Amino acid sequence: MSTISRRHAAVSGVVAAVVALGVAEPVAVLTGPRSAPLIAVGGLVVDLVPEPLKQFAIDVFGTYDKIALLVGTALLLAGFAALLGLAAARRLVVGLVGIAAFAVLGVVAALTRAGADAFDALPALVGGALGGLTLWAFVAGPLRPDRDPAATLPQSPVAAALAREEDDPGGWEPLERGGDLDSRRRFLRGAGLLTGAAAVAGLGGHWLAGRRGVSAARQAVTLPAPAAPAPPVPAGADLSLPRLAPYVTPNREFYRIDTALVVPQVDPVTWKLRIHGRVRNPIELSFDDLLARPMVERYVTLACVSNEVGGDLIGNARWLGVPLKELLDEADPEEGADQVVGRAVDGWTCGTPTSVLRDGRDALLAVGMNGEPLPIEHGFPVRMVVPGLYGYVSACKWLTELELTSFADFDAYWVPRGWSAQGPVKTQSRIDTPRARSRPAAGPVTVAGVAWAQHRGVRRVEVRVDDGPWREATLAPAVSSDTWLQWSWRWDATPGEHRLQVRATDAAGETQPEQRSPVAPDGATGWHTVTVTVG
Ligand SMILES: Nc1nc2c(c(=O)[nH]1)N[C@H]1C(S)=C(S)[C@@H](COP(=O)(O)O)O[C@H]1N2
Ligand SMILES: [Mo]
Repeated sequence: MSTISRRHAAVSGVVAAVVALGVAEPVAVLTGPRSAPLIAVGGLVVDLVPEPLKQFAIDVFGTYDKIALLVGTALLLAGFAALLGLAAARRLVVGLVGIAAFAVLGVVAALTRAGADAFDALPALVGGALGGLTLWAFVAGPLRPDRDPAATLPQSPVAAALAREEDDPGGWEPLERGGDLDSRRRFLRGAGLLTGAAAVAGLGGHWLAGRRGVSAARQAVTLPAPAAPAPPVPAGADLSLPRLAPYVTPNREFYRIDTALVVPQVDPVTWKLRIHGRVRNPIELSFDDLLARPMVERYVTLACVSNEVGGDLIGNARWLGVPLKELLDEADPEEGADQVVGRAVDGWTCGTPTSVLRDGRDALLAVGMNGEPLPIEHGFPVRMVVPGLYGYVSACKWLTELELTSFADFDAYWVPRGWSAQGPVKTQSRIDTPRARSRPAAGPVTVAGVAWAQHRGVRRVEVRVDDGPWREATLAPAVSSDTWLQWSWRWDATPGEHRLQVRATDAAGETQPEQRSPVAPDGATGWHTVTVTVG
């Protein structure tokens, strides 16, 4: 087999790298800018680089340190790519393995970023695949410079199109001896075309991805340590049973409810919070102002008023934020300003009783969720979290305004749409296991689920089978009365169809009523009931 020139081999490697990185960018428009390999690997480098070296880079390059990092990475990559091209000219498989190794690096970097999901692997995978294909095409495939196009039949459509272009009287000077003039032209034309297309795709995709979202800005946020950390989760709070909701809900599994068709992208750099209306001392805060204040960290279970009995529009997270009480005290509300209206950047509003926000409970202006900046769909950069109230009256995401007014003077978003202005969470309980219509084996069966009565606390959970006597379940410990808790009960299941029911009693001794009522206007009531067939 004839050889191709070293220059062609090196150029092939670089073109393959440009294609890989270029193609990854438009894919990253879908998966978010931080999943693009260059950014992901750059981020990994920033995370792993020792502090003195980072400081050195900042000292030398100033605010251009990130650009310097990316340019440096790109130059390094080009060098490696040229070497891979040379290796591939001798043994194609070595070049392909090299590209695969880079793709793996890109995947690992993308997946280890905070808040990453499996889709974030896509840009590096697609880029790697097309980069490999490019290298093959130039080194062993239809674009190899010493191949006679007629000998490579059947041709790929691309090669055929490029070969047809050979009629063009313009052309390139031969770079080197070796291979015929036509095939070298084809090589250069292919290389030029692909590099140009990949560059356009790359720059266009990068620009689009950056424009689309604030995930890069979110990545850049460093949360302060809490002045008052959350109490530790007590041992045994999580029974870790299959199908039972975990005590702490991972961000990715946290339910999402809002009116936003497109998730608002709020830049923390330009974000402002105005506390105004019927206050003696209006306040305006930037994101940095907020982060500079002492932070409190608390577990709070958030629930949606639209949650049906047995539904899953509820989750428990560790929130980091500034106590709303302190901010309101500073703003100094006027007498009669009994409602705080939270307003989001998209105009959505919620109305919260001023008294609730000032009664000493851990009502927060939250910036962190389970140790991360708020996920964008959960309100980045700042949202409200109020223990004991449904989300629609308290949990404004993408918050930008707190306006003191009265309930008489203003109806928040859901109120004219048929929902109650007041939304305290109702005591509820849910059976997670066994599932409805499942077929557990006869004998001992663990019945388990969750129960909640935020800010009041759950005192008792009871289970009954087929309208029999109520049996008291065992309550797992919880961090505070502001979160749900898990419960379990051992059932000696006998063959046949059975109906399991659960009810909770709050710390004040109020048992949730049997009476079924719909979610509107202020939350569903009734006992969660599950029918199973024991075999
Ligand atoms: N800006 C804005 N905030 C909002 C909403 C909304 O539609 N827009 N929905 C609320 C409702 S009804 C609930 S239950 C909670 C849900 O918060 P989550 O999506 O983080 O779980 O957000 C609240 N905050
Ligand atoms: Mo909700």
